[in-house]
Amino acid sequence: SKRTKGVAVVYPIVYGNVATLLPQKKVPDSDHTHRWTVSVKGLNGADISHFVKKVTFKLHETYSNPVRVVEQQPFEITETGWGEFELSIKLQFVEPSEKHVTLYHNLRLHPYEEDGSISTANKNKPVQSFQYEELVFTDPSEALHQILTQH
Ligand code: SLL
Repeated sequence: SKRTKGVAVVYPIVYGNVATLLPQKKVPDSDHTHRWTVSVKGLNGADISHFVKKVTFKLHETYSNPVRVVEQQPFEITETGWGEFELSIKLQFVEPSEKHVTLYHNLRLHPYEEDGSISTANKNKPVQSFQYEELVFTDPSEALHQILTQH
């Protein structure tokens, strides 16, 4: 649709992961140590499916099918694994003329101390690593502008 000139619409999002240590031998015949969920949401878990059409999570190549596509809320992936890695999160919007946005996140499994060593005292506590970001739509299409300002 037509662009809305001279306007920027800002939408805050939160993305990242939680991770928990698996009870030993939970995943048979594997060296997986953790279960984790990576997600992208609005503030306070707000639904973003009114303007996000598709989220593509690209995991480490040690995963089979590392490219995971989610086309509905919740935009998240849960997996088990043994290691930390950087993953990408590509957002595509309901208005196809709106350029996609790619975010990067370092998957975190371990409770780190200030000095970077792994805390053994906290190893059974869930780990969280989230980042705040603002999506900025400059001169958005009229359709997207309407969707974002009506909500
Ligand atoms: C590391 N550079 O060595 C990182 C790579 C990759 C983690 C971590 C795969 C699980 C599976 C998995 O956990 N990969 O599919 O078996 O720490």
